[in-house]
Amino acid sequence: MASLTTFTDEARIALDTLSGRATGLFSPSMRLGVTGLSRAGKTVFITAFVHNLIHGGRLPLFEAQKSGRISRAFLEQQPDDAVPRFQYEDHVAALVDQRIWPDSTRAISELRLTIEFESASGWNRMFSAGKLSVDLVDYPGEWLLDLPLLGKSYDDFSREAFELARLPVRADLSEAWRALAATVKPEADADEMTARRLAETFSAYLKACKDDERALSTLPPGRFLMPGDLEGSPALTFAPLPGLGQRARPGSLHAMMERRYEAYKTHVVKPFFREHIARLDRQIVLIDAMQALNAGPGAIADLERAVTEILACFRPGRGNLLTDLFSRRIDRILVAATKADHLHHESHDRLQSIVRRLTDRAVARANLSGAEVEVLALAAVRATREGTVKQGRETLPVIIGTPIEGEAIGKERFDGNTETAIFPGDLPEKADVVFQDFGTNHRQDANDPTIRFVRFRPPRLERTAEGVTLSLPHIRLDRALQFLIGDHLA
Ligand SMILES: Nc1nc2c(ncn2[C@@H]2O[C@H](COP(=O)(O)OP(=O)(O)OP(=O)(O)O)[C@@H](O)[C@H]2O)c(=O)[nH]1
Ligand SMILES: [Mg+2]
Repeated sequence: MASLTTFTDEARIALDTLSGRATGLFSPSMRLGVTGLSRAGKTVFITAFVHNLIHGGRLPLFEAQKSGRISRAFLEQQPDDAVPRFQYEDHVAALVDQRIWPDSTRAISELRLTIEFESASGWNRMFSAGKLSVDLVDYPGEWLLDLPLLGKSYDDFSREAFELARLPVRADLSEAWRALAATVKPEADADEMTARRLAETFSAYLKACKDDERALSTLPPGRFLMPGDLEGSPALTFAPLPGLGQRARPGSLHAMMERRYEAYKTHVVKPFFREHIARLDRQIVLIDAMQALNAGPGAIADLERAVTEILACFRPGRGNLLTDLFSRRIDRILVAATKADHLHHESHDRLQSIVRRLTDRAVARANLSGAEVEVLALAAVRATREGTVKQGRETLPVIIGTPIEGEAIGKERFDGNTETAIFPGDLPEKADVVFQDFGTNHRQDANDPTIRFVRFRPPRLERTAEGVTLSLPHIRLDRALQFLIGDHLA
C-alpha cells in the first residue's frame, strides 16, 4: 500500500506540474548572481546581458538564440518590492547615447528578465511555450569583501589587517594609520574620539589602496569604502587594534571595538548576504585582471587573496561557517576575466589562463563540489576593434578605440574624442610569470609595461541602412549566456 501512496503522490505532483505548464502558470525562475569586486564590470555585464537578449544581439554561440527559438525577451516586475529596480534604461542610455560608463554602484538593485522560448524537445513543446525568468542582482562590489569577515573574530580581523598593512605594496599607504594605532592601548578605557580617529585613518588607508595606481583588492570592511546608507553611522566607527591576544576587559577600547565589529557583521553583513546572495542558483564571478596586471605583481597577489577568500565562502557542506546562510546550492559557476577588449584576441587565451591560475587554488580549496566551474575571458561591451600597424618591417597587432579623456600613455594624453590605435602589448605565454614578485613593491617600470592599459569609451554603435541601431558588441558574451542559462532553454 505504501508504494501505491507514493505513486499517487508523485503522479499528482507530476500532473500539477503539467497542468501548471499547460495553463502557463509554470514559470520557472532562476536567480543569477553577478559577483565581483568593485569595478570588475558587474553593472556593465548586467546591462549588456539584458540588452543583447532584448534586442536579439549577435550571439552565435548562444544556441537558443541562434536557432531562433527565443520568441521574446522582456523586462518584468521583479519579485522583491523592497529592493530598488536596476536602472537598466539609464545605463543603456549612458552607454549607447552618451558613450559613458555607468557610475560606481552605491546600493543594491534588482531586475527580472523573462525569456519566452520554444523548447527544443518535442515532449516539452507539447505542453506549452517555455518561459524562464532570470533575476539579476547588482550591488557595490566593495560589499563582497565583507563575506569572509563572517568567519573571522575581531582579533583575527585585527591581526590580518596589520599583517597586510605591513606588506611592501601597502606599507607607505598604511603608515599614518599604523603610527596612530601604535599610540593606542587596547586595554585602556573606551574612548569615542580615539575610536573615531582610528576609524577615519584606517578607512583613508583602505581608500588609498583602491586607487588606480595600486589597484589592490583585499580591503575589508567593504562599507568603509562604500558606506551606502550607513554613511556616518556608528556602525562604521571601529578599526583593527594592534597587539591583541587577551580577552577584552569590559569597558576597554578593545571591548568597544570588538562589540562594534560584531554588530557590523550581525546587522550589516549577514542580512545582505542572507537576503541577496544566499538564494543564488548560479553565479558568474567577474574578475578584472587587467587593472591588477597593469599595477604589478603586488596587485595580482592581492587580487588572488581576495578572490580565494570570497570563493571559500561559497564552499558547501559542514565546517563552513556560512553554510547556514545558503538556502540553495549553486550548480554552475562561471569565472570570467572581464575587459578582454583591452587586448588583441591573440592574448585572450593567455588572459584566461592567468585568471584560471588565479582562481585554481581558490576553486580547489573552496571544494565547490557539485558545481560545474568554467573560466572564460570576455568583454560584456566591446569598446575596441582590432587592426594592424606597420612599424618598420614589423606588423603589430593593435586595438583601436577612443580612449577616455585624460587617459595617457607616456607623455601622450587623450582628449576623449580621437580614435587611437594602441599596441596593447602581449601577456606572457606562461601565466606563472605574472605571479612572480621580484621584490618590486608596486608598479613596474613605467617605460616597460607588460601591457598598455588605457580605458576606452563605450563603442559607437553601428546602424543599419534603415537607421536601426545594432545591439552592443561584445566578446564571448554568447558563450557566457550559453553556460549560464542555455540548459534552461533547452
Ligand atoms: N572596455 C571595457 N570596459 C569595461 C567593460 N566592463 C566594464 N568596463 C570598465 O570597468 C568599469 C567598471 O564597470 P562597472 O560595470 O561599473 O563595474 P562594477 O563591477 O559594477 O563596479 P562597482 O559598481 O563599483 O562595484 C567601467 O566604468 C568601464 O570603464 C567592458 O566590457 N569593456
Ligand atoms: Mg556597479
